[in-house]
Amino acid sequence: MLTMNDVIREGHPVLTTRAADVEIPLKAETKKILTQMRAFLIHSQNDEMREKYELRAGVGLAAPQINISKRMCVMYTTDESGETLHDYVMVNPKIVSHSVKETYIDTGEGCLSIDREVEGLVPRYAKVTVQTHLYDVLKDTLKEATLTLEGYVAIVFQHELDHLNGILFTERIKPVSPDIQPIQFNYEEE
Ligand code: LHY
Ligand code: NI
Repeated sequence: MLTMNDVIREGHPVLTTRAADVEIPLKAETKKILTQMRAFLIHSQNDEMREKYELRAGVGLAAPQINISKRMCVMYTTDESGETLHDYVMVNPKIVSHSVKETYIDTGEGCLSIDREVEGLVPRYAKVTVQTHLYDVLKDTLKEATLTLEGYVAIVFQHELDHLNGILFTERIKPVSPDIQPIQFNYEEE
């Protein structure tokens, strides 16, 4: 299984390199990596697993972060309402259109490849339309899909896509205009 030891950190050249397209059909090795990446996120969100293996909780992971410079990433997160799970294993994703409207997380972003708290806001498109191949790790199928992602889920996607392009969120920090609205998290705190 993947642990934080497999995650490369800020300063590693792969994090600032544009990743290469993934060959389709997927090779067995690629499928295995994608399955492990998705499992990493699920493990990281499980209290027992997170403590046992000293994981950092994550909602997204891009292949370059495990030193694989290929255009693939995974997301495993609910939206800001806490209602809908977005469970995506993406291969060669790209944004085909986006809103003019922007949004941001009012506490800023973090990154599994950055071991420090970074202050500052990261404005991102509020809505993106994404074309991608989606790998279903349970059925072992690969399908083309067009996804419309909004709000928090759109932010996480853009953060992961940036990794495929060799960009870290720290480069995207900038003053945010007061007419841009942050994400409103609507789920109940325990
Ligand atoms: N993972 C971050 C995580 O905490 C992604 C993220 C995105 C955090 C946006 C906060 C805001 O799961 C990664 O660093 N993946 O690249
Ligand atoms: Ni990151």
